[in-house]
Amino acid sequence: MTPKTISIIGVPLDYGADRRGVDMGPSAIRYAGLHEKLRQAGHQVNDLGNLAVPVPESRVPKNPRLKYLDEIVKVNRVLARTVEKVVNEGQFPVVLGGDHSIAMGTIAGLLRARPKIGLLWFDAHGDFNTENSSPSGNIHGMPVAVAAGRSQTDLAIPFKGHFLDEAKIVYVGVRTLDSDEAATLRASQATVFSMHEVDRYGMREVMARAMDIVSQGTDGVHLSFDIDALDPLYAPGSGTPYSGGLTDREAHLALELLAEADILTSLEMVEVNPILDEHNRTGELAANLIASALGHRII
Ligand code: 4U7
Ligand code: MN
Ligand code: MN
Ligand code: MN
Repeated sequence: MTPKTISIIGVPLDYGADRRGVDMGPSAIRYAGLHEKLRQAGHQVNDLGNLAVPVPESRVPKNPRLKYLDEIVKVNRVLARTVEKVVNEGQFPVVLGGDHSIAMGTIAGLLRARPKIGLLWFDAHGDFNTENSSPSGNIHGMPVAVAAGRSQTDLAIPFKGHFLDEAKIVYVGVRTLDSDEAATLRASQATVFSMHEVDRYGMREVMARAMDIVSQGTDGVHLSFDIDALDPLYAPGSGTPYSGGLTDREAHLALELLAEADILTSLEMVEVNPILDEHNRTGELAANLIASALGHRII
């Protein structure tokens, strides 16, 4: 893989998951030796630190259908500006969450710098709810729909009118959807490689198809990785566990194939929850997965 100058951006935000501990994700992933692994892979690493996020205990969720909307929009505006600047300076952003609502800030920033982005979304869930379909009001279940321009709320503000092309959105590892969410996703142009396809065709074939879709006709590929894509056996530190997920080997293989193809232009790792973890196993897994996506090999 071509050597990169990587900028790490931590976003200790858990408003989108309604306060569950994922705000400690950036620390856990750094503590697991992320910098060293990325340097071993041949990259130069700058750490921009964490964005400022007020603690939820000092706030009340105003609207039960969009909990902590204002706080999330505020952080995502700053994140979008930060990511845009990093990309325009020729660096590769690695964003550490935080919950998955930060993907809106990351993707908004990417789209400002490169208008045609392909999106690879690893997740047990679809994150394709809107303010109308969400059963929980938790914004981490909405980022893909918002990035595709389907939300009429303030969540769309950081995008400044530039949204993803739905035909360039590919999911891997999905195994649970809410019923309205499933219907909208089915009618959309996004491609879903659920666990059924992973079992049926194998990860190698799934990734070959996925990489074709996101890389053809785009000027960049973003990987958004929700740690709950992995089975809870391998990633116990998740607030939204769902059985029947990827093994650590399947996940590593997917990311090694991505590294080999050298198509990624940005990456984010989200939803690692150190409170629910066992001795930072999930934090270590997350750091190792990022390293795999960025070309770290044992030989
Ligand atoms: B995650 C859920 F209802 N769909 O909208 C929702 F099942 O970022 C879960 O993928 C969303 O972890 C999970 O609240 C969001 C629920
Ligand atoms: Mn998820
Ligand atoms: Mn998610
Ligand atoms: Mn999750």
